[in-house]
Amino acid sequence: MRVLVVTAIAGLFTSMSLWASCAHYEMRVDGLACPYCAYGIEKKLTAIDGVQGFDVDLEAGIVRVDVSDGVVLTEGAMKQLFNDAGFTYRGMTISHSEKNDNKVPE
Ligand SMILES: [Cu+2]
Repeated sequence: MRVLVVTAIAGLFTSMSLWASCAHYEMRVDGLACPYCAYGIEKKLTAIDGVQGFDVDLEAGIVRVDVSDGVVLTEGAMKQLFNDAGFTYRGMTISHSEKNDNKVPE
């Protein structure tokens, strides 16, 4: 069985303020035809630990997912998740938002 999400917590003493930073995934998916498709995908994705936000653009075939810092959604896991749900995963882009002003001095 594959692990869907690898959660990498940088350290036990990581400040809570670091959780203010997060990653935004934008995935291209074929076959999302109607709100029911979106709902099924939403349920699967939001069940993953660390997933904070979900948004889907049916016309563009784009699924947007926000995750906590340290949570990684892998290509392999997403490909399997979407394929299992009956859709075709095409690829993703990832962007990070860092709140540098919140960073704790090391
Ligand atoms: Cu549908």
